[in-house]
Amino acid sequence: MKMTFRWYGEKFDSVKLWQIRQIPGMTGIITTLYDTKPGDEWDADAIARMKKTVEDAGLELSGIESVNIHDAIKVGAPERDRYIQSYMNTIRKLGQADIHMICYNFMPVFDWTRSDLAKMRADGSTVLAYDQEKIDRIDPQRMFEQIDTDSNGFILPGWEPERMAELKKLFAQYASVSHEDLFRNLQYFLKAVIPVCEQYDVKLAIHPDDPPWDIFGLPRICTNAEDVRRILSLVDSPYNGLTLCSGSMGSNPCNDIPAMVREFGAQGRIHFAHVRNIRFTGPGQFEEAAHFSGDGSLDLYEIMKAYHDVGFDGYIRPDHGRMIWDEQGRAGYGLYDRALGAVYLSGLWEALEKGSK
Ligand code: DNO
Repeated sequence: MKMTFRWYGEKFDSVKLWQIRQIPGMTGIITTLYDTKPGDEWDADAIARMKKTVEDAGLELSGIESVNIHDAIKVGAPERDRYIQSYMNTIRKLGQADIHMICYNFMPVFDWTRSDLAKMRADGSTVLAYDQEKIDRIDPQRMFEQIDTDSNGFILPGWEPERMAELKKLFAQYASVSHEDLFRNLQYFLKAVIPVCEQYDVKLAIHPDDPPWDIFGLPRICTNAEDVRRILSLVDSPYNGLTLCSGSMGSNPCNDIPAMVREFGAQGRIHFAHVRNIRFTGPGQFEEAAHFSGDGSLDLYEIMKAYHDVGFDGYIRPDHGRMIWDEQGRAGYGLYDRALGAVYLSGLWEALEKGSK
């Protein structure tokens, strides 16, 4: 496995590349062009500048999270072909810039969703948390305003103000879109873009829905192993792969993460591993935890062992961290706890490597 760290770029991150480089075992950066909107075709010079910034800091640009998908593609609107064309051009330019992995999601309207961005834990750290009852009581527009106010001045991915201004229109577009329609629209997209991925050697890795169930009455289709099997078979190419996010899939206790790692990892279809822990706090409720197994409900040793057993050699990153040691930063994406997470995962991996010899 190759250890990486998500970085929001010089303009949008409190964390600096030199700090990331000092994390033991860290080799790569996962980032994106945060100035682009879903549907934009990326500019080759901007890609080259982003890559150079990362490389000048002594790190590799390992992959993109995310090239976001325009809602016209998800709802299957007539103008989708134009946006798919832009996506294909962006894939080509990334491949030509020697960047070979793209993480994306197919969640309607919202990306990941939480009811609380700073839930206080007993030790004084704060974490992102989710409570279905709170979400059911809230109007999505209010939810956006709350997230905007609570996010320490950082724009959360997927919650960009210009998209949220369109919220009512977006909801109307999804009114008649079923789960089956969403699968069909994903297949239409994949059939167009995967040949370009094959030609330019760029692996696509769909991120699971977070949380992995329908919210606000919107359909979600990447919620469990069955959904993933179906998505991978929509276009049966190794370039049509998965970002297996333990915290997203794992927030449904029915999802067995080590089993998913074994199944999809053995098929060579996991291109990106997001590894983090969560703690179940009740039905439809969870809070994020430190990566350390003892702090949450997932067994990170078993997850890492599954990756090791299938010979995983793709990119991995620690995922959301708690906010600790008075750090001021982007909720879930501070430096300190994610650095602890990265080193913990590398420690587990070293033990697995040496123990298997
Ligand atoms: C949240 C992230 C997601 C992820 C996208 C991928 O912290 O894991 O925003 O980047 O869903 O497109």
